Amino acid sequence: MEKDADTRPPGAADDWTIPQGWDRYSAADHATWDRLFDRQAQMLQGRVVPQFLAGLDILRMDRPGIPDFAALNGRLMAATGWQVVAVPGLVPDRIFFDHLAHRRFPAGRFIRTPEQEDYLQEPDIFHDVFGHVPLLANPVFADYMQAYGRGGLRADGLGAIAKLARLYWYTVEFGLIATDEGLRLYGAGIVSSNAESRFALEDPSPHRLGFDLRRIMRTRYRIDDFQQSYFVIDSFEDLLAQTTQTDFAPLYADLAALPDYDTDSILPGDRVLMCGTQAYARHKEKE
Ligand code: HBI
Ligand code: FE
Repeated sequence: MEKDADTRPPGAADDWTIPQGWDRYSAADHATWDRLFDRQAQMLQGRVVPQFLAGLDILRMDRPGIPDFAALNGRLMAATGWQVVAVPGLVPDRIFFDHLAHRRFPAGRFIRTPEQEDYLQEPDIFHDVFGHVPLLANPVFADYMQAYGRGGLRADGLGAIAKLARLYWYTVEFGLIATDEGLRLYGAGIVSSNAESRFALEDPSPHRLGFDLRRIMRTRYRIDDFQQSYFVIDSFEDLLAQTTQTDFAPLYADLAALPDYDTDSILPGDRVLMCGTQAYARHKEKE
């Protein structure tokens, strides 16, 4: 995830932030946001965790047009003390972690073009703001994100960013959560993707496995296609408790000597909620 992320573009501050420049979005940019928003708002009914919809509501994100960070931040700050700051795209790991550790979420300010509506590699404002920001209005999830940032700064000192990044990937980006009504989505990579919103929850192909911190940190992930395994947390409280009560330093030392797991493995200790057929990934391989 470090493509071109190491040279600070001219105009960016030391912490890589730039002005959002909200006045510079075109009518077409706003229309793209609205189209994506409406499509996902429909798709997510009955699929996303209720706290996400509550966040959209608290932050009044259902208003038309690309959100103006100044207005958004007034509401977000009041809810949980978080802020959104604009960045040019991917930023270096340490910069990224430092923002999170200070309750600032770095968001891309550009929006995808209509041709890119279904897939793009760099996080744009729709992924970052629609995908990530609603749950930052939830106090427990907000604390988890800050704890992750702090953990990232420590992991950097221990040479363990790659291991910790898997935790982010399988929770913040591609996490599922068990609720009384059944499995629900909460990962930003899923909720900002129309196709993966359905795939992650309903397709028979991927595995759905119970959250296991140590196991996740040994598990590779895919950046090029739908995940082959999703990990399911019991609650945000449990996620926060498990990660803040773990001493990561000895864990990293342990893991450094152990092999990684493949994206489609099922292991003896796994809590298997659904064993996937992996038909989707196998079909793709043959193409
Ligand atoms: N930068 N803007 C941005 N967004 C991210 O999600 C991001 C990043 N830089 C680094 C990064 N993610 C990951 O490599 C870390 O979670 C490890
Ligand atoms: Fe993201």
